[in-house]
Amino acid sequence: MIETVSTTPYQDQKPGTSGLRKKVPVFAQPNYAENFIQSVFDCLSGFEGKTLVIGGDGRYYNDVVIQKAIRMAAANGFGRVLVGQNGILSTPAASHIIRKYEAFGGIILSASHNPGGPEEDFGIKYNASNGGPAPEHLTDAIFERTKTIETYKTVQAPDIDLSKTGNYDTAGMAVEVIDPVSDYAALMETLFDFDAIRDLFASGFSITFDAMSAVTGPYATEIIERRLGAPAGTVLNGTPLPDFGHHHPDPNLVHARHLYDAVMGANPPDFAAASDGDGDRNLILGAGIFVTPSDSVAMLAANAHLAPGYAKGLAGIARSMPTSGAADRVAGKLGIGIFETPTGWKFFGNLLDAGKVTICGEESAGTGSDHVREKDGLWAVLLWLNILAARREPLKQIVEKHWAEYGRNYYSRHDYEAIDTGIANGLMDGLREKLPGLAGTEVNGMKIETADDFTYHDPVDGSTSSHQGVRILFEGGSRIVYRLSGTGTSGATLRVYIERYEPDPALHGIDTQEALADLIAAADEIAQIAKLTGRDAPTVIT
Ligand code: VG1
Ligand code: CO
Repeated sequence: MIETVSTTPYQDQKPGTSGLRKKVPVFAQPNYAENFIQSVFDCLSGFEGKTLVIGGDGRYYNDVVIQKAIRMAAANGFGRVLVGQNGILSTPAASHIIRKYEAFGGIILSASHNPGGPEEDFGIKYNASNGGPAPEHLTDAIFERTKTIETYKTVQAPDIDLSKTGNYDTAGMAVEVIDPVSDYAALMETLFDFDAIRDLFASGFSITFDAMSAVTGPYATEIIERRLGAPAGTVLNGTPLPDFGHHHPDPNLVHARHLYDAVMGANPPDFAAASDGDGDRNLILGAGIFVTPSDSVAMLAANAHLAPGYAKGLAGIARSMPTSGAADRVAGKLGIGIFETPTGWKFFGNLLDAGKVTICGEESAGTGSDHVREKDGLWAVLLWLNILAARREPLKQIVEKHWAEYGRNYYSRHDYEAIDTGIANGLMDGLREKLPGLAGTEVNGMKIETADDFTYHDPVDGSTSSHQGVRILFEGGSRIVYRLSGTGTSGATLRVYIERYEPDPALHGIDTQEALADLIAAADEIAQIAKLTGRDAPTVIT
C-alpha cells in the first residue's frame, strides 16, 4: 500500500560538489532524508518499472537511509532495486553496477573522506544512467524542489535483510542484494595485466594498502591479496566500520601519515597506497617518494598504454581547473585533447560519454577513466602497479624521469577550514571586485598576466557554469587559484591552490613549500587572507 506522507520543506538541502552533505543529527531530523530522496525522484521521469542501484560506504546511518530509500523506490514505481550486501558499494563500484545492469540510476550514501559516526558526516547523492554524478542542471532542479516539497511517497514494508545476498521483495518491487565486489573485480581484470602484477609481487616487490576501515577493504582484499597474490596482511584496516575506527578515512599526508613515514623510513616498502571512505580517492607512495595527485594523473596518462585496457592510447585527458598543468604537457606531447573543467567529477561525465577523454583527474586525490563515471581509488592503484610491473623500475625513478622529460609542476593546496561563512564569502567577493584591475600589476615582484573568475562552457551540451574559482595567472605560467569548498559541513573552507612550473631538472629537488614561497606570500597579499580571517596559517597543507 502506497502512503503519501505530508512533509515540510527544509531550506538547506543544496547539493554541493558531490551531493548533499550534512551532519548525522541534521539527516536524522524528521523527513530530512525523505525530503531529499523524494525531491530527486520528483525531478526524474520515466523510471517506472526500471532499476535503481542503492549502496554506500558503510558509514553510520547508512543502514537506516538504505531501508528508507528502498521503501520510497517501491512507492514511487521503480521495478527493481539492486543493493550491495550489508549496504556496501564503493562509489566507483556503484557507478559500474549502474552501467553494467543498465539501471535508471543510483543513490550513493557517503560523505567520502569525512569522518563517520552519530555526530559526524553523512551524505546522499544521485547518479544517472551513465553511472556519473547528476549534472548541475539536475542538482539545481533538485534543490529548487526541496524548497517546495509537500509530500513524499513510501510503503509499509519490513526491512530487507541486507546481510545475505539473494532476491527479496518490497511491496511488489524486486530487491536483489548483490555481492558488492565481484562485478568490480571482474572489470579490473579486463583493464589490467593481472599476470604481470602477480609476477611483480612474486619477485619480492613489497606493497601495503590501507583501506582506512572504510569501503575499499573488501575490494582490496579480494583483488590485491586473493587475485593478485599479495601476502595476507597487505591490506590494513580492511573491515569497513561505521565510524571508520574513529579516524578520518582521508588518504592524505595528514591522516595516512604512517604510510608516508614508512616509505621515507628505513626498509621502506616498494609501494604504499590508500583510499578514502567511499573508495574514489587514492594516495600513491613509493620508497622515498610521494606522488602528488596532479602529477599522478599526468604520469598515469603518459604510461597508460602499458596496461591492456589502454593499449590503444588515450582519446584525451581532462583535469579540474585547480589541478596542476602537468597533464597538459603530457596531452601536448601525445597530441591529444586536454580539457579543463570545474571542480567535481560531474563535469567529466559529458566528456567521457562523448569519447573525448579517457583519463580524468583532480588535485584532490581523484583519478579515473572511462571504465566508470566516477573517480576510482583502487583503479589508480592497479594502473600504477601495472605500470610498475611493465617498467620494473622503482616508482621514484619513474617520477624523476617524468619531471626530467616534461618539467616539474610544483604544486600545493592550502585549506583554511571552518572559517565564518560571511567572512569567506566577503573574501571571495572582494577578490572578484579586484579582478578587473589586476592584470599587468606586480605582486611580490611577479607580474600578473591575467585574472578571472573561471567559467566553464561544456563543449558537449553547451551548458555554462560560472563562478567556479578565481584564477590569477602570472608571467611564466605560475598560478594561484581561490575557491570555496562545496563539500564542507561546518562553516566555510577556503581553498588556495598554488602552482609553479620548473623546467630545469637541476631544480627539481626543492622542498615544495620553499619552491612556492613567493607565490604563497603573494596569495595572502592579493586576498588578504590573514587580515580577513584572522588565521596566520592554513589548517591543512597538501
Ligand atoms: C572536494 C574536492 C573535489 C572533489 C570533491 C568530492 O570538493 O576538492 O576535487 O571532487 O571534494 O570528493 P570541494 O568542493 O570541497 O573542494 V569525494 O572523494 O567526495 O567524493
Ligand atoms: Co570520496
